Amino acid sequence: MGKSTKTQTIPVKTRILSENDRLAAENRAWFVKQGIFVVNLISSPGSGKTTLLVDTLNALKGKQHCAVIEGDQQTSLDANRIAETGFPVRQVNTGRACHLDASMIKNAVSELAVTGLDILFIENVGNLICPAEFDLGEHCKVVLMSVTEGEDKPLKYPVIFHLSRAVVMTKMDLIPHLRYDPLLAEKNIRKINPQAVILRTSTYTSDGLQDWLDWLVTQKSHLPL
Ligand SMILES: Nc1nc2c(ncn2[C@@H]2O[C@H](COP(=O)(O)OP(=O)(O)OP(=O)(O)O)[C@@H](O)[C@H]2O)c(=O)[nH]1
Ligand SMILES: [Mg+2]
Repeated sequence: MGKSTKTQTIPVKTRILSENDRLAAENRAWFVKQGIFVVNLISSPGSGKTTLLVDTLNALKGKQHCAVIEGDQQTSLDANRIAETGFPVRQVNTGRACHLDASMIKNAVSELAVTGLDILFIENVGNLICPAEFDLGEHCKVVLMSVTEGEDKPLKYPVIFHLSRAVVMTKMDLIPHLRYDPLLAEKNIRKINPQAVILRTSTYTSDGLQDWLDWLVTQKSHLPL
């Protein structure tokens, strides 16, 4: 009984992922055609995704046309915070699911005003594991890593650190209160992804925000990617 359940589960998972990949490829082709740069933000719950997004959007006002898709299991709390910036936002509630998938993005995009859009930010559900498995059709993944999580996260959750083009270290203002070694954290990131751009930021002091904005705009200017 246990054996037959196992042999049935693997093909189902493969089918789900391959169907997701097909939809993600459709999304990506459409984004490229429209010239929209799409960034998928991934981190543990509470690492600072929404706070960084709010500051990013406020800084990009009048310079880039942006929109946001917010992923959470429940509530519209994050979408409400984004809406205060004045940029268009759609909240996707995933219920029991621990990640966004390509079909959710396709549906959310159809409800957004995307004409003339430069950058679409996707805030994934707070989770370092499941979102790494699901391509959304984005141009790049960015993983956030707050200093309160410890230096070892890249080693323990290597898939998302390997797949991300940039790693944003957040809450750097808290360093004086912690036993956290940013150099060790960077060394661990490098072990998993030697090419990743590593940015040290704090939304409380705005340190590193300009580097993050410059990186985003440079990536956007390299479209199609
Ligand atoms: N000290 C400090 N706290 C921060 C910083 N950025 C965010 N926070 C705090 O971290 C908490 C969580 O921030 P959010 O931006 O909601 O985190 P999130 O990753 O969007 O959380 P989920 O969407 O629930 O996964 C809030 O209390 C923020 O004020 C920072 O740079 N420094
Ligand atoms: Mg959030």
